[in-house]
Amino acid sequence: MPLVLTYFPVRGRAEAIRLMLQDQKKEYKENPISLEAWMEGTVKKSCLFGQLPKFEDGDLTLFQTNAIRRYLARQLGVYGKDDKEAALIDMMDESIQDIMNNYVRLIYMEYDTKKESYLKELPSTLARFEKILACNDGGFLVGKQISLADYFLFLQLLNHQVLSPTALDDFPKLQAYRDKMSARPNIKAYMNSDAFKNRPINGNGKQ
Ligand code: GTS
Repeated sequence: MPLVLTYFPVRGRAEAIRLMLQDQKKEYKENPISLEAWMEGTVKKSCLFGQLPKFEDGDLTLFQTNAIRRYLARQLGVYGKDDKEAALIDMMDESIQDIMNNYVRLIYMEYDTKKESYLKELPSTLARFEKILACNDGGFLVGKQISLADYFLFLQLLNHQVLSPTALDDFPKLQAYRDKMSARPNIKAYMNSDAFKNRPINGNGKQ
């Protein structure tokens, strides 16, 4: 039974799921739902909380991006080496979720009015992750192995660099981390694919 990811044809919040699946070479099927198909209402009605993404693994159907990400991280062995590492990974992940929530609010609600102040605040947020990476000689957010939080942080770095091409200029550790993640063979191949390149970052065309 193939894994199936149902989402809008954008990167959006599903992209952290895709990056993990791609990097771990886990085959899955995309089931893109156009905005027109969504507006018709039947798909929305079929979703437990009325929203996407939806993820299917045989008889298991999941909603909520982070539940999907954590399920896959456990399956794929990218959730730390023990409970303590898993807790630290959760902590990182929640903090990255905060970044994403602010980003989504900016993109969908405040792009024309708050972009400048958002970019003013951004360095203080990035500085925290610069420090976290400087303190962990494993090269990842937690421990010595890649985890679900790394895919999530990497995605935020990519998105923020599009928002502001100079965003990482003062952060050498974050730049090296971005380069290292981008150079992972499966991620590199994925990012060179039309599937990745042709998917807009956000649903409203802002980036
Ligand atoms: N907490 C949910 C999750 O993380 O999965 C939020 C899901 C969500 O907000 N989905 C949006 C949606 O389905 C799309 S997006 O925010 O990911 O772009 N919107 C359509 C609708 O009718 O609510």
